[in-house]
Amino acid sequence: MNKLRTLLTITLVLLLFLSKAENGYNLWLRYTKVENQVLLKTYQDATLNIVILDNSETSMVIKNELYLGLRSLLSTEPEIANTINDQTSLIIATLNSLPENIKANITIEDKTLGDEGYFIFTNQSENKKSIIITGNNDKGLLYGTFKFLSYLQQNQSIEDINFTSIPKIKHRLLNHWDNLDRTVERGYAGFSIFDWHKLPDYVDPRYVDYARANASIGINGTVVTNVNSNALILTPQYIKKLVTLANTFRPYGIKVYLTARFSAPVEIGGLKTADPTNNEVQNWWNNKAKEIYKLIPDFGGFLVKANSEGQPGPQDYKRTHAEGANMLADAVAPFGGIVMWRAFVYSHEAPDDRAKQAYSEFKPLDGKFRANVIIQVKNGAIDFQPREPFHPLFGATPKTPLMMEFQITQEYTGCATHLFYQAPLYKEVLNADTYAKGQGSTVAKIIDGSLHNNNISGIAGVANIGNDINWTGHPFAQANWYAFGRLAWNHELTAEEIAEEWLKMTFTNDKDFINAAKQIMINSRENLVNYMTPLGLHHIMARNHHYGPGPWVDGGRADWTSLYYHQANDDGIGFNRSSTGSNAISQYFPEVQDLYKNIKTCPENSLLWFHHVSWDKKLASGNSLWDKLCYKYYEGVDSVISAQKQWNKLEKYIDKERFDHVSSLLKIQVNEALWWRYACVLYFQQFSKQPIPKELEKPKFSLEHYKNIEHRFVPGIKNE
Ligand code: GCW
Repeated sequence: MNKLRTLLTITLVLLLFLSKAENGYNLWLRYTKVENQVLLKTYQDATLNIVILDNSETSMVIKNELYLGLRSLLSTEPEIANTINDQTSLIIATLNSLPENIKANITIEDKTLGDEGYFIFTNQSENKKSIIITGNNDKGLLYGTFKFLSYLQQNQSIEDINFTSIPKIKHRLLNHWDNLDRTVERGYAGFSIFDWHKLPDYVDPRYVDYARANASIGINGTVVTNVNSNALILTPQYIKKLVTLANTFRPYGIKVYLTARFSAPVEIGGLKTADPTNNEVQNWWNNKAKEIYKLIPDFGGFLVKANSEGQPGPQDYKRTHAEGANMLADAVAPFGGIVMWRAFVYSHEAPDDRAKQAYSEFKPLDGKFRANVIIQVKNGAIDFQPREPFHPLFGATPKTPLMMEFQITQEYTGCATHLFYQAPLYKEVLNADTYAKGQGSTVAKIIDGSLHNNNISGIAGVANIGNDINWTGHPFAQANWYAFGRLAWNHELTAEEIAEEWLKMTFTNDKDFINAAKQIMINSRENLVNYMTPLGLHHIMARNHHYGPGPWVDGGRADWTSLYYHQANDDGIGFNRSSTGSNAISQYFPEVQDLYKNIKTCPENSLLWFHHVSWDKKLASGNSLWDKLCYKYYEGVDSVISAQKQWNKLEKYIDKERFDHVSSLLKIQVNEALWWRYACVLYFQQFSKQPIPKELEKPKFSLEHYKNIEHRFVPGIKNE
């Protein structure tokens, strides 16, 4: 308790110090003074009397956050007490501890709020109005408090506030692809924030701010190690280090999880095998789970990448993914833990289209997993591309819960230099209709468990967080962390609503700024698709680091080359996944097949994903495929240039530091979009053998020039 208090004080001091400079450290929790604050107008007193009727560690966190928030937002010192009196204007208490006279005014069934939901309302008793934040337990109070603060931050009216919120998805997790040496796979914001070397004794105050940020958007779990995992994390020395993180995050409602290396019983356990059907192996995992839970009673469980890209797994012993997952599930089940088993499996030795392999592997295993296993599926069947049709596994396993894996970090989407707001991408996938149980069977309903009545549900985002002062490298990349959390809590929110909230809390409430910046964010997704991979193209990035264009990438493993994916030749371009090709389309329900199967009616934005199309083919929009491809690449660049112009008009609204930072990155983005456009158009022109439409600007350099651009030491991979 005392340790935590000291830590919170240090954080407060650090925050006050750091908040002087607008370096982005405070994320969306800037709490700058809001003029004409409606709260003060409503309550008309300079002092805010707050009562928190709870005594848990989480209540202490709530107290600190309120103090920090209100003090800066309203420039007034709130008084925080333990008993209600005539002056009390805000009461934070669980339903159980609320005074009877207030409880009597609550019509909502308390149990409908679940473990994490909250209810904020205005209570009128004896001429006195007060705001009540309540829930079944202190986690709900914490989320409710952050919501309340966000109302003030956005200067929204809280007059007669009446707001209930319950998360739609149970496990809302960040996945850190962070290594124990602090490098971050596909990380573009510096090194890992987890300083294993100094743990368990040094508690970086940043851990607290990380927890605050996550709690403020409802994230309730974090997998702190890379899915390409190191068995070392399961040794007593490292488990002890993990205890510190678990203790620090617990008051914020955040559980820690680990990635489990399947071969750990051999690597650190001294066994000869990791075969999941071997008793000694099962015992080893059972004991490992016991050891962890003894120190971390609320440990979340394991995330596993097995038999994928060289990772060990049950198939090394001719066992199925279900046998592997169940062994781990049995180990953590007595303690309430879960196993998140990834479906990201494909093999270059398999002759089949990579897009089909996960479905082929997992669909037959439906119903064979323990109740505490959830299969984690990437949003699309290849790999976090700027646009992919939804993964065909969604809806295909009615007896097995599936969780979503989105990538927040920008591996294929410009690393940390491109302004790319991902909520439109997330929403496109969540809203996609799988037709698993007829119309309206959206991906969202599958992952929230409602379509198939699963009792476990989850969503994960591969974090874009590092130790850069602003956490995410690009100031706008913070919005992707924020949007992920908000959608994990409520997938019905729109990309626009989320952008607006984030902009207000991160920059300013000025309407002109919000409208312009929101437009830049919303457009950024389609712009990026257009200058990188229009019309359904995918995976044509440079080799290995995936930074910049590489449509020419060939040699080595076929399914890691661009030629495999774009299939450009003299006849045309695109991957034929229809019934005359790999027939990947057959993995979807009939209505979805109908949407994509016909080259004439397939939506243009997914055309080359499903079809090999001749260069001269007339598209619905009237252009030939070749011309359309060129127009799209040019349109992408033009829109980034206009985003840049829009941004440059916003200088007067915000601080110079962040304005300049974004401006410089937009310069890089414009240049890189041009690089993408010319490299791709010139490369594909070799096959189309047609001129670039004459009204479009001619490339300044030859294809050779673009092919020779080489980037060394790109972050996010093991560089040599
Ligand atoms: O997207 C690919 C990445 C790998 C990553 C893998 C995965 C962690 O290029 O770096 O490994 O996916 O998701 O397992």
